[in-house]
Amino acid sequence: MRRGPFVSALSGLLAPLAAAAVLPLAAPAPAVADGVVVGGRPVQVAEHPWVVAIASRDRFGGARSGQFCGGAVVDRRTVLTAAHCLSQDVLGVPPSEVPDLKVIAGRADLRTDEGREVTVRRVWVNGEYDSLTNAGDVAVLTLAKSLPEASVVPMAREGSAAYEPGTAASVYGWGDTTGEGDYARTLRAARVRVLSDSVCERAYPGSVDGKYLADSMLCAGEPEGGRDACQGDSGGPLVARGRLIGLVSWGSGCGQPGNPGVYTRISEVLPLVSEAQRSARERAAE
Ligand code: 4AZ
Repeated sequence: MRRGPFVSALSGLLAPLAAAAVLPLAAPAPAVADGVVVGGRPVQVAEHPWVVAIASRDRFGGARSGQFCGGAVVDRRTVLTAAHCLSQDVLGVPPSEVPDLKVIAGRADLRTDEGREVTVRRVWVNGEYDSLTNAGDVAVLTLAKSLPEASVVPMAREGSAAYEPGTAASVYGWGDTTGEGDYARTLRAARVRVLSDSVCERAYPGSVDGKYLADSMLCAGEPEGGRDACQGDSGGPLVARGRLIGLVSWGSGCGQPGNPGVYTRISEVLPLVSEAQRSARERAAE
């Protein structure tokens, strides 16, 4: 996100410098084991095959397979991520000018070549994404090759119990594990709870970080802080009751009490996703 360290390190700097020089890719391994997602635990990608890395070695260097955001596999050829992941602030160029945009499936450890790298055939960024509030933070990636059916996570429809405050959820990613730029090398997950809209409305009434809008956003975290998504986790899945309910979008800091994580609300973007899938199919048929 444009104001987080992950991206602010990039914005402005990416153009004149090689990406590898600005990302903390070459930083020595933290003394404490990497924990993605603040307060998380390592998880097997085979058990959560719908978590994918969005990557470009050209833009972000090769040390962590070029990973810069997370994504969720919602059908065999469709991956959801955050619109802000594909912004010029993050990429330094428009997505059409990223020569090697890839979705990496089945690779828990970004230093290995396990799993598959799939070329992104088509990028659809929500034209309604508002970078001031962060509303509508979703993009749809159409893959050049299909992933296995077992990799697909169903999306929770509006009214699903999975959105109810108090529901246990997990967020997945390879992002910052401390809030200080310690990017994880292996996939991690953190348990959080869906929080009521009023918690985030109070925390985020409107500031430079964004504004919580209950229609299109979802609030999740722990009242006492500690477990949360962080920079580099953006676009990654928030899953409850076996269904996708959110995409990591924004928040103020990471894991701080009183500042929950804000997620793109999946029920709200379902029509946009169907539309993007339909137009990708039409293109493919032409
Ligand atoms: C970010 O900058 C970001 N703690 C993602 C998630 C959160 C904060 C910032 C939530 O990408």
